[in-house]
Amino acid sequence: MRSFFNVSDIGDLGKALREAKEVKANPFGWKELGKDKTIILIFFNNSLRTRLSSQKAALNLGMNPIVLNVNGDSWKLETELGVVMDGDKSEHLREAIPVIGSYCDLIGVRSFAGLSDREFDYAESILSQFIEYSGKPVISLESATVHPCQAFADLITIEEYKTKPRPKVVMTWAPHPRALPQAVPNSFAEWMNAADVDFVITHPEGYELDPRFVGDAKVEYDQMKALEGADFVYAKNWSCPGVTNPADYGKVISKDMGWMVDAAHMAVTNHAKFMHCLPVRRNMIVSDEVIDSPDSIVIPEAANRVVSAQVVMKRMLEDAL
Ligand code: AN0
Ligand code: CP
Repeated sequence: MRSFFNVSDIGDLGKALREAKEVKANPFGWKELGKDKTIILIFFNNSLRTRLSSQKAALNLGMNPIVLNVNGDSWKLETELGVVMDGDKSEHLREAIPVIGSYCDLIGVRSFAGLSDREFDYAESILSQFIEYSGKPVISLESATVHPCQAFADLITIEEYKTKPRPKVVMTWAPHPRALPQAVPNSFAEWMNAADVDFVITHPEGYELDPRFVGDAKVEYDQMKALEGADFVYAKNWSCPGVTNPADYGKVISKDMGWMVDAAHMAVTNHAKFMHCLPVRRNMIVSDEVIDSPDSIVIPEAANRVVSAQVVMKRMLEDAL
């Protein structure tokens, strides 16, 4: 695997899920694979889970992880091409990326959408430069439009908790005070469309996700109707994707608290399991009652981030043999 970005990069999902099960049952079984190998994990943005689970996955494989916090520890990096660098950015990605590539075997990059320039974000301009100029396999640790390590962990979790061959999975928008990227819902939609599930997306009007991620998924604007009979409820906030109104790209266009997932919402489901990628704002996205209930699987979901990252790194190391 040269890069991990889209669901197609992982190939057959059944095979990937079987591999995830093997890795979870025997996390140290491939300790020799990463011997004398180094992964550099670059963070342009904050993280708890991705930062820790990626290091743990690398350590399980016998690899050395090195973490770089751009904006904190390194020089401030210019990301746009063709600009006069007379501001506060001391170094350009064009030099920084090949330098980073010369120090490691794999690279992971977290680089959120700026949410001001849709074209720049949706071209994955920063991740593309890492893929082009590093000479090394690159993993998206949530880039401008996708968060594949999260979506793979979500799929692993659904596989573990499902009680029927084809469960109903509902992804619902929920309110949040700040503008958040669309990467998590984009990837979740992309992966659910590729998986054997009955997938429904619900959100207020104006929050339509990019069609390339929505694919053939059912979009239902009536949240309660969408949630009826759900086996899994996946809550997430995202800012306006600018699909129906480009001028609203990256903006918060609704704070409707009626969309917060509470007990009344869960009551119309089929005793659904509650999922969220975390971090989550309690009593904005989800009520205490729901996230604290036995049906909440947010902690095992987060724990599976080690498994998804380990499968991806394992495959990249095997391909390099
Ligand atoms: C980020 C987001 O919504 O993309 C990261 C989630 C994994 N969330 C926040 O910034 C709160
Ligand atoms: N879910 C997730 O990616 O969490 P972090 O932002 O804490 O890494």
